[in-house]
Amino acid sequence: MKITDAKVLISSPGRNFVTLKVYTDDGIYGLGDATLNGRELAVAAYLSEHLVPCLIGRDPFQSEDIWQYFYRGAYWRRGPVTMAAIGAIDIALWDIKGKALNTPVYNLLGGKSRTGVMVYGHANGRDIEETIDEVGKYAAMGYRAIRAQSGIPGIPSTYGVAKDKLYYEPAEKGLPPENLWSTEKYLLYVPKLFESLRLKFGDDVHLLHDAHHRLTPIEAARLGKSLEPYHLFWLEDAVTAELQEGFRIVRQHTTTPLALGEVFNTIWDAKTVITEQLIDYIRMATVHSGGITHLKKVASLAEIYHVLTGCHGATDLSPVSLAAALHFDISVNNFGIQEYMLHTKQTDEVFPHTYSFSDGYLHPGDGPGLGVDYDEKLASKFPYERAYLPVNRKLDGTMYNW
Ligand code: EZ4
Ligand code: CO
Repeated sequence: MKITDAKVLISSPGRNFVTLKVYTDDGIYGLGDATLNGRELAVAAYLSEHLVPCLIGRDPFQSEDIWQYFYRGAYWRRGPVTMAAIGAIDIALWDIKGKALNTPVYNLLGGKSRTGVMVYGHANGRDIEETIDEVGKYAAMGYRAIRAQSGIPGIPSTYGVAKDKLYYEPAEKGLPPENLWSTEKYLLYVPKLFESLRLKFGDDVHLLHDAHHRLTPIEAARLGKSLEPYHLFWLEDAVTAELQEGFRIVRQHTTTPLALGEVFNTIWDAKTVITEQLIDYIRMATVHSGGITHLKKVASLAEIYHVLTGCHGATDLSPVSLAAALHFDISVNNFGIQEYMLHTKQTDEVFPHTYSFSDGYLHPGDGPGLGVDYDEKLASKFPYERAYLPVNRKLDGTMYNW
């Protein structure tokens, strides 16, 4: 079997997505996700200008060699643009292999290790009261795990609070919006939120929280400690992790489980936090970490250090990415949880898929390949429009982490 062509498809059904479609000489095609939120066209150009010409003529079954060709062969390694492009190709090749062998991708990754993939949904409100209501809606839908984010009274904007409840979408058309941030107010408010949630919902539901890289290590240590009575499933992205050693400080002070890595691109980004057992969950996504091929290696390293997986699954990860994550999640032994944010109706229509939700679990479906398609005709009705994630400033105007 040979790869005959690959097309980079860009559309905006509900939000911007970059999708790679790889064609073969026996009529099978595979899909990959190449979406990098707010930097979409950089990956599209990297693929169409630099990788696709080298892909044509290769055997799609040689996914390991093709991965190494694009990683080692580029000379310039790592980084989100490079790794999303390699990730898109890798995901598409696994899709082709599954279709050619008439089996779901999870069967090529070791087969099912569990009956379903536990997911967590996103509940968020402008204050504690509204957040309690939103958590209640997810509990009523059958979710066993719920991420809770609340606005903080007195701050006009806070990360993670949706305008359109079920469909939280941080990217906006036009230039980047500016948010405001106060660590002091946040550290006082979050423990009250989780105290209220435990009083209302009891101990059984898994509760998660995302600090979105906004704390220093000692601030994160304080937050982790103050949340211990409410036994979170995890505290996510407590600190930016360019300095992986910073997590030693957090770890020394709290037993709140720590999750990290949605912005990581290679195993090297996670090496210290995994091998020093500084985190409990690694959040790297197939699309942004070189695809299934590389994420399997991350999971294998994590496995021997008692670190579980918890793949990123926000709306900017397309249904192709979500499907790739589900095949990976259901097959690796050290799976922890999968993030699941509902895509809009338009997104779901452009990407028809076999995965389905029931009782707090996602199921990848048992069809060949990844089980996702792309309706090019419908997609052409939703042209790409430049959109950005917000930026964030402290109350005195200092540029900070969004
Ligand atoms: O802000 O996917 O855990 N999920 C998140 C997401 C990210 C976006 C960035 O593109 O933090 O909402
Ligand atoms: Co996050």
